[in-house]
Amino acid sequence: MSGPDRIVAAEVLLTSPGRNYLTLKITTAEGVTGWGDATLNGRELAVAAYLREHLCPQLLGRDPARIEDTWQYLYRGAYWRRGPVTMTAVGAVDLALWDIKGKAAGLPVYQLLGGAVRDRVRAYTHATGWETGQLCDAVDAVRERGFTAVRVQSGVPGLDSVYGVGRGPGYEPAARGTVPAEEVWDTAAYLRHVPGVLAEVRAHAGPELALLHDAHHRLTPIEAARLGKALEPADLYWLEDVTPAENPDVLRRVRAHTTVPLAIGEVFSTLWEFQQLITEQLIDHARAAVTHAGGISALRRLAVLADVWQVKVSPHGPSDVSPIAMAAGLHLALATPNHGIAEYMGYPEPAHEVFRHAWTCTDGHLHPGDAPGLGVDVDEALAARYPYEPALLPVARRRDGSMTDW
Ligand code: KDG
Ligand code: MG
Repeated sequence: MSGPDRIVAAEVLLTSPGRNYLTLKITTAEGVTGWGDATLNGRELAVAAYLREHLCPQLLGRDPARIEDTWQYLYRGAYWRRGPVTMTAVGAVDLALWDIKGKAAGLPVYQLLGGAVRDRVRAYTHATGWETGQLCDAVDAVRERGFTAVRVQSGVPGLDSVYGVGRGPGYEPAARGTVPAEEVWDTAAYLRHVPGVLAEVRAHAGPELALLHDAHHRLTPIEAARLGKALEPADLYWLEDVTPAENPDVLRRVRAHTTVPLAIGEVFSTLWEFQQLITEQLIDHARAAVTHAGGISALRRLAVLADVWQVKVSPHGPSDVSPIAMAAGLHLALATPNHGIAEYMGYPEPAHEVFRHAWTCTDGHLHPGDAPGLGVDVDEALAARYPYEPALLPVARRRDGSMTDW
């Protein structure tokens, strides 16, 4: 009997088909190729260096089938562990190894995770509008595409730029350049405006459509509590990132004032950041992205912990989570009983061409498809035609010029 397969190459690929993506390609001696997503919006080169200089050399010669052992080796093997750069790099390796395991077995990854617990994965997408009328039109358009859940973000009077609301068609927060754009933020104006907007959208949409809203980490605990209370009549599916949650204790105060479901965690990188939020039931949805929090192996552990406390796992799915990570999240979602809802922001058209994916989005539901592995093939020749260009997320200042959270 021949010995186990071995990793013979691990390479990073930077490409920009409409926006920047960092991809990891692992090749085995038996010629199996696995793909992982390593995109960390605005910090791609840091992850590329971490992979290229530190992790890729350590992967050579390893048995690709030993996914959990490799995860433990990379996580525990870094004395300076955790953090978004490290965990995104670990996540990319983990995704590529699951892809290889699926391809070697001839099975989609969800089958390796125990098989489907649902037929398809409910998704929400985004609707935005500077004015509430425009926003209601955008909600209608999303409904016409078959979605039963929609995230609504609106302009705020007096502010020229608001998170989640674009000036042109679509919304992409990262802008080309090496210095970030600066936006002005006014919490009081936002808090005065947004409850009325959500009330109007609810009246327009009727009771059944699930509505979501993202406060994008901008509020203090007491502001968050006030917003949650004010939004209760709109019957939200969730209110996202009301505070940065760097101090989980403060969520107790928010919970004491409102029953609006809370979703948090898109910027978290490990299970431990969720521990108190889950075990004290301070949130309803854990939002870690499959890439940024250490891959499928790590998110499986998160889902088990969350399930014990009746918390759902609803991973982050914006356009900067590449079609490979989207696939990985969907395999997990299909096989995870306490998956909540998938975010589907959509991708620029060239990204669909570079990352040819088996996953589908039909009638507001996603499915990972039945191709072996994660089901995403990267067209490397096409990717090379979209060279990486630095792009950064904006920063935000209050009206007095002081920095605040974007
Ligand atoms: O890179 C930043 C985006 O991923 C983030 O702003 C998107 O908050 C987001 C969401 O919920 O999709
Ligand atoms: Mg968000």
